[in-house]
This record gives sequence, C-alpha cells and structure tokens, in this order.
Amino acid sequence: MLELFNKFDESLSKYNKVILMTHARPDLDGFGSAVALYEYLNGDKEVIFVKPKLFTNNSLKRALDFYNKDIPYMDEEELLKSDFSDALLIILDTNSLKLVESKDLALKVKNIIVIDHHCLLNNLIEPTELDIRIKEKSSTIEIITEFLKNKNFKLDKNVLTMLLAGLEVDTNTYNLKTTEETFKIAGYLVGQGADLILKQEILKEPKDEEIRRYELLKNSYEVTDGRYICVMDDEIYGPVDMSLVAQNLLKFAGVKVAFAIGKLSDDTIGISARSMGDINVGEMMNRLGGGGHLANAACQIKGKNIQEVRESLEEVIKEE
Ligand SMILES: [Mn+2]
Repeated sequence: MLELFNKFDESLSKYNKVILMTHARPDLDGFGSAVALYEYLNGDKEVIFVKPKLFTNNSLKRALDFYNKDIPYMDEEELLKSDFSDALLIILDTNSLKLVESKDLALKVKNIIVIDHHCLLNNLIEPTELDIRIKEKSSTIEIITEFLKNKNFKLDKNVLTMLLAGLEVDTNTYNLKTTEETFKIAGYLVGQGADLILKQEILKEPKDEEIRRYELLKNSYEVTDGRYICVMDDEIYGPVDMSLVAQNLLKFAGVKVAFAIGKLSDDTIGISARSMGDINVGEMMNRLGGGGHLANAACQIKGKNIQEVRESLEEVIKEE
C-alpha cells in the first residue's frame, strides 16, 4: 500500500492540472473520494471536476449541501475542447469505460490514474500513469482515506462525515467486504471529527419513497430456500430504486437472497440482486446476461415482459 501511495505522490507531483471523474450517476463513495482528494490537491494545483450529467443520489446531494463549498465543475463538452497535454485524469470508483461520466474524456486524456475497489469489468480503462485498483478494499473511500491519513492531511467535519457515510453505504453498514482495516478507517474518520448525527442525516431516505418501497415489498414471495423476489408495479424505475427495494427485502428475517424485478424503460426489464455475501448473485445475473459481484449484481433484459423475466429468474434460482 505504502509503495502505491508513494507512486501516487510521484505521479501527482508531475502535473499542475488534475481532472477528477467518477462513474455516471455519482454516489457517496466515488464523489466523496473525489471531494476529499480535491481538498488535498486544491491550492497546489488546478483541479477540475467533470460535471455529472445526472445527480440522482439523495445522500450525496445532502452531503454536498453540508459541504457547502463551490466545486470547480466543467461539463464534458467544454472539457473535450481543452488542451490536456499537461493534465492528469484521476478516475475514481470504477474501472470500466462504459460506466465513467465521460468515456470520450477517458479516451482523449493521455495520463490516467484509476483508483477503484471493484472487480475488473469489461471495457477496462487502461491507466497509463498508475493503477490503484484494489479489489480487496471495501470502497474507494477506504483507499483515499488511508492515503490522506498517511499524509497526515486534515479534512474538515463535513468531508469526514461524507466519507464515513459513503463507507457505510458501500459496505452495506459494515457487512460487505469489511475487514479490520475498514473499521480502522471508520474509527479514524470518527477520531478526526466525523459527526454521527450529521452522518445519519445524510443517509436518511425521503419518507414517501421509503413507504412506497415497502408497499412494493408486500408483493414479495419466496421461490425456494430464502430466495425472494419482489416484482415491482408497472411504473418505470431507475436502477437505484430497484436496488433499494432488493436491499430492503434482504433485511427481513429468513431472506437470504433478494431480487427486485421492474421496468427500466418501455422495452427493458431490470433485475437487481442482493445477497449477504455468502451466495453469489453475480453468477446468477451472469446467466441472465447481466453481471456484478458476490453480494450485489444486476441485469437488463430487452424484448421480454416482466412475467417472462420473472420465469427466467425463477429457473435460474431453482437450478442454482
Ligand atoms: Mn464504491
């Protein structure tokens, strides 16, 4: 780790201009890490954030309200017109060209560092400067916080709290990919001044939406041995809505694996899958043309209706 951090420092020292980018529809882990890194680099370098086209994450929006500082955004179009010869692009919380905020930017900038904790996906970004992809880590926040701790760099309460909230989300409250190191990083953030009341404030969900999700969960049923499916209604939902339904379903006693099926658009059905980390839902979603990890996976199916997708999923569950 220390060696990687030293290399990271070395790379940083070569550039005066740093562009920070995370995945599209940013979350606390990706964007929070970028904010922490911005705090570290700001003053010393010109830092630019690739402006997200969509801000859908409620917790991130709240965390940024508390942060209450101007973020130096530039949108994709404007950025693509710039000269990148002296710029370093740091991509956080994804390793896939398909998922980044701006694929064109990732293809155009020569000097790239990727900092990520996901398994390697298809359409891999090829970092030229440095590769800090550590799939054993719980989150990008864990990596960035460790780096800043190492530097003895002090963050303010709002940023520390944003990082603690993101750590909690990515580990599903210290259940997934959580190690002794993860708890040490959480402890460090609290020790430095992260605020536990503010953190709860950031992580709260809007009441209407949460009640709606529980309404949908009334229709969930067990296929076999703790494998539960919740079929959403006929409305169109975002992938995040569906993952929250699956996540809520997994909280109920007796549920070992949770699936939510719903319409992502008029011709696309989505499945969101969650397990507690012992049953591989990534593999199950793979068989339906999707993908993901052990405890967290999804797929999108075109040209089938909800009922047909439900039947395919039930088959996969029974064959598992
Ligand atoms: Mn993450």
